[in-house]
Amino acid sequence: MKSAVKKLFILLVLPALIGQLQSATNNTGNSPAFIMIDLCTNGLGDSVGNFDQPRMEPDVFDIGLDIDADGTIDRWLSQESATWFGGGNSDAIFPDAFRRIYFFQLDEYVGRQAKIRFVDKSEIYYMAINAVRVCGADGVIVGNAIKNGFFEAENGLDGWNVIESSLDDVNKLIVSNGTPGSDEEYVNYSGRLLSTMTDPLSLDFTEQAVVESDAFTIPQVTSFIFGNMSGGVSEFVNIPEALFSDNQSGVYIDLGTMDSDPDGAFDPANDIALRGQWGGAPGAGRNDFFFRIHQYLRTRGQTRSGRGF
Ligand SMILES: [Ca+2]
Ligand SMILES: [Ca+2]
Ligand SMILES: [Ca+2]
Ligand SMILES: [Ca+2]
Repeated sequence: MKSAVKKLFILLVLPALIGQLQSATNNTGNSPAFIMIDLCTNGLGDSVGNFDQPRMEPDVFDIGLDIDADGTIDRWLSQESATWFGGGNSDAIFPDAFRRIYFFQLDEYVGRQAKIRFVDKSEIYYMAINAVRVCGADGVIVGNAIKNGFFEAENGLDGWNVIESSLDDVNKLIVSNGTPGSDEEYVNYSGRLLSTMTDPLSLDFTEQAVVESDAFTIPQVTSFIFGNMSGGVSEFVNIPEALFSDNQSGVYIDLGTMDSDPDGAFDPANDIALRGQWGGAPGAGRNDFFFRIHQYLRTRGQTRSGRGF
């Protein structure tokens, strides 16, 4: 076994074994749990390095987590101490402007019900969300606990409830992606997003909406892989040519089965791909170490061999 393969074998298999033993990994005794949000907004925070003037504000312009789904928000994204709000604003929605934002450290709520709430009561900010991934689920190998958490459902707001809104038609909140290379190219790996700027080319930030998910149960993580990456790390699962991608490179975990080794080829039904992130230009990686390049690959927690590319 080559050392690199052995290393990944350990990464994949050892956490799986630990998971099966239900070993305590946090002070709470629960396994880790977290939520990843792919967000594009002009209300994240002030310029790079400025920590003093966060633009997000609870119940005005923010993202909330209602533990126990009882109507009371228990965690606001703007108050998450482990997430940096010092930069990443964009007035325009385009693939490279998305940032991956986290609710970390939700282990104390594992097994409890929750709802996630997007609040835009602002006339000067908008937010566009391409995906909400509970525990980093890819929705293919590992199911997402939030119904329609990627906003890709045919029937638009399925799984989401508009609590209040300034819009005449709340269905406008779901925006379809356009042709790669055009002004309507908003995301690089999916077809739809939720946006409180319902015409993304308008630069009209006055629209307002409060949107909440159906209740879901916060699952425990049985295993995951964490890494820092740069470059076009998601290209082969991008929409063809999205973000100038040649679709020729990517990162995935090549999983074996219980009775066969990894086969050296990407199989969308069996292997785990890194989705949804453009890591930035390779040369910029060291100077660009913020939202975009730390990644979770959620694995199934089963005892299998694996290798990565
Ligand atoms: Ca609550
Ligand atoms: Ca707004
Ligand atoms: Ca989406
Ligand atoms: Ca494979």
